[in-house]
Amino acid sequence: MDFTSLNISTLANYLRTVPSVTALLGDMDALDIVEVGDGNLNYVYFVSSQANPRASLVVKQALPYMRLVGEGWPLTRHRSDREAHALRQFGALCPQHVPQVLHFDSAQSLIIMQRLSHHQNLRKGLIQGLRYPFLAQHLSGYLARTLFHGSDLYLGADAKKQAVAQTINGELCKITEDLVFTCPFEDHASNVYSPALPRTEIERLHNNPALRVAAAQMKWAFMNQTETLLHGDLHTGSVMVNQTDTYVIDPEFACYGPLGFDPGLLLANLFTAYLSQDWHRLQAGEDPAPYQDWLLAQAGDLWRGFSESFLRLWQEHEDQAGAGFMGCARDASSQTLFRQQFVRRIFSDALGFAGCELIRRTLGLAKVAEVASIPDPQARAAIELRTLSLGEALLLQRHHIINIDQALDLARQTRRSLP
Ligand code: SR1
Ligand code: MG
Repeated sequence: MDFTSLNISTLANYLRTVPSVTALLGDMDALDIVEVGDGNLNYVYFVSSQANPRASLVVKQALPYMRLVGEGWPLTRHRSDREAHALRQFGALCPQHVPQVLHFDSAQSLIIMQRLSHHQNLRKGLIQGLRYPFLAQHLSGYLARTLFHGSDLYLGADAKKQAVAQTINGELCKITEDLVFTCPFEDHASNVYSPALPRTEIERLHNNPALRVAAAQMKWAFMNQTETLLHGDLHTGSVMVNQTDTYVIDPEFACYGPLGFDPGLLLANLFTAYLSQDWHRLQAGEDPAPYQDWLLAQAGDLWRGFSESFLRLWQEHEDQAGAGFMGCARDASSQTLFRQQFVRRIFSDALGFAGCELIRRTLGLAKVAEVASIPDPQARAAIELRTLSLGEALLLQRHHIINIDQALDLARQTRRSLP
């Protein structure tokens, strides 16, 4: 069947032909189908059978353009192949944190997957001031497992090179190269500035040569450090949570890239959640401080959990293999030094990527709800001055911040230091 852009009625007919769907939903005579996508790229449907509403699934279809902009921004449907592959790869490594793929139809760019009915989008939960006891533990474990197993530390050298070649996602990488690393750092037509954000501050950032150099360095790293298979867009809107579970969704931006990229994006989004609570918790009539402490604790635990688990996986793998990346004749001190420097370098990369993410979510095209939803322009701009200031500091100081506690202190100082 040629590619068809499905809608609620044509989707029902399609689903009746898919054995794994009929097995799950049972009676296919009357289906409830609702389009629920709120992402920038694709269409997403919840589907259930009226006869058995407890059984339900998610259908995601990529159309040949970007949903946010429409047909004026054409995109191939290749991203769906990349997403299905990444869901399967990450799902094999972390089945408890990745929705199960029930069916993938490359010709229709359509993925049918497990519905996370009892979970909420993390970004929305954080806006509401909710806490998730396993968040940092689960996300750090997910990061360590996915990022370690895609790298040369785990894969054979040839397998790794094949993996790089087979996961090329040039079109979506170009979106990241432009919208994360380039346009926000100049006065580009695609940028969107919030109404009360002082123009002088925007110009100051655009005219800071050191900042532009740092952003270009991160862009180069993103494009050339093909270290592991990344999720590629791991912000808090790509996470579904409840009190016991954590799932990472939407890896259509998956590509080979730097080990620090996914952790950096998560850190940036936790920092944005932290800074925006000076509006959201006050609106809820609460003192923001306890929840802000919790958010920074998550960022700290996330980084520490990730780096410890990554090193543990590395050690276990080399013990099991009886050989190491440095060769067989490993002396303990050079091995320790190499690993320490390796993780330190991932950390400074992560801070640089976090800085770019903070700045691009403020000045660039794609915003985040915890800031963009603030209706008072002055209050929104006050938060945005902080996200910009923290982004700038992380980018410029990334080689001098030696541990996560210093980064968290920087976030605290940034919150306090501005009007
Ligand atoms: C035009 S919107 C592009 C952004 O949406 C995705 O979620 C990515 O974050 C991308 O940068
Ligand atoms: Mg997404």
